[in-house]
Amino acid sequence: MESEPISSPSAFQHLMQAPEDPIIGVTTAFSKDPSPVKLNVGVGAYRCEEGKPYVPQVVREAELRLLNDLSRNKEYLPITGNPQFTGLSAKLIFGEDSPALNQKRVCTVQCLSGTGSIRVGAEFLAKHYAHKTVYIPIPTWGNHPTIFTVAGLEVKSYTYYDSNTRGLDYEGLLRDLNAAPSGVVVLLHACAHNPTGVDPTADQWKGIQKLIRGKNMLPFFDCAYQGFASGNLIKDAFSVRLFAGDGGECFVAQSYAKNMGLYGERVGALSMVCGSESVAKRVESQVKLIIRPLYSTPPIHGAAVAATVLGDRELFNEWKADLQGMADRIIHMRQLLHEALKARGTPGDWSHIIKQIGMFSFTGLTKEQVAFITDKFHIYITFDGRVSMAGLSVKTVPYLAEAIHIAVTTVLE
Ligand code: PGU
Repeated sequence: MESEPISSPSAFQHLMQAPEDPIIGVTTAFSKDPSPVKLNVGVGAYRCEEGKPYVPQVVREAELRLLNDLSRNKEYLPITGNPQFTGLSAKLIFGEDSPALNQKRVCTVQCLSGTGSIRVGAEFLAKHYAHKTVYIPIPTWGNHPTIFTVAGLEVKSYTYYDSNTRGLDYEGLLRDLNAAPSGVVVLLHACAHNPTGVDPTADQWKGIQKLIRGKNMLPFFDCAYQGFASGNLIKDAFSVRLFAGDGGECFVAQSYAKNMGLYGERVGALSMVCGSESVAKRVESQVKLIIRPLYSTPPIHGAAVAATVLGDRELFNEWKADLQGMADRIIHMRQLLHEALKARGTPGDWSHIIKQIGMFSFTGLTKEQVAFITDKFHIYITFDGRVSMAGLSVKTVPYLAEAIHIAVTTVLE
């Protein structure tokens, strides 16, 4: 006979049901939808033309090499991670001939993808930096304010996007950062700004650099899309190299989730460009004290894969070609969606879809229109109207265009 479960009072009775994450929750809802026509363009994850998750061939090759190398073991990595991986990551973002690297002013540590790298950097700043405020762009990736807040920094914002022009509000950005106190931390998206797909031009970056350096602020770059914006790793590192090359200090969080397709492997790096070699050494000793009680040491596998690709000329070249292919496919999807909306005569100017850069299109759809599209068409989009162009294919573009057309023509803004 089965015994009745005993219901005892819980110490957690007072807990409220927490809301789903606005991005990850979209994938959860998508997974539960039984519709055969469902489409997930919520999360920023690259899909191949067949709409399937994509593992680059170089990653498979690197994994085979690692598997066949019987000299490898499963011992703990150092607290700062795989030294081959951190060295190669620093070169990838700062460049082979980077003065900061040559002067040994950079401390790079392996962290848990982009999120973990930003978090470790934020914890470090909350503990050791004189200013406890970070300025983030409006809008920005939804996790940014939370990461900095839980690390103990005060989060303030600066103007970034102009919803009328669907471009950069450069004047607003300069105005807000000018009005901010000297010395504060400023979060910048290195390239392919999420969610807007709007990046400053080279000249605008120089203007931002002048302002930030003039006010002795600390730039903190989030680089989650190197190679995804233009298809070219060097071009996409322009902003970071500009700041790292001027002699000043900056932080850079790198993620290999998108550009190497290593999402769930959690591969990333935090680089702290310091004023001198001796400061960089002390910074490294202190960042170890942050990491050790958080997760002790980082995982082995993903970083070994990335290091294998970055450290082998043949694999590296294959990866570059692959990146160009992914970026080109996204650009093609932009063109197709734009053409499909124009062909339907969908009201509004949709040229921003082809002008925006990177993985996302910030469509301008309202949250009511998004809810309508999800409800009627089973197409999953984040509520801010951001569409992951990397989730589309030649086959699915017309379906999305149709859904947008009907939403825009029938749902009031
Ligand atoms: N920074 C930016 C600007 C991002 O867009 C993302 C991922 C990250 C950092 C963190 O990525 P890691 O996986 O930790 O390296 N944003 C995606 C993925 C889903 C999510 O929100 O984590 C997105 O869809 O916005």
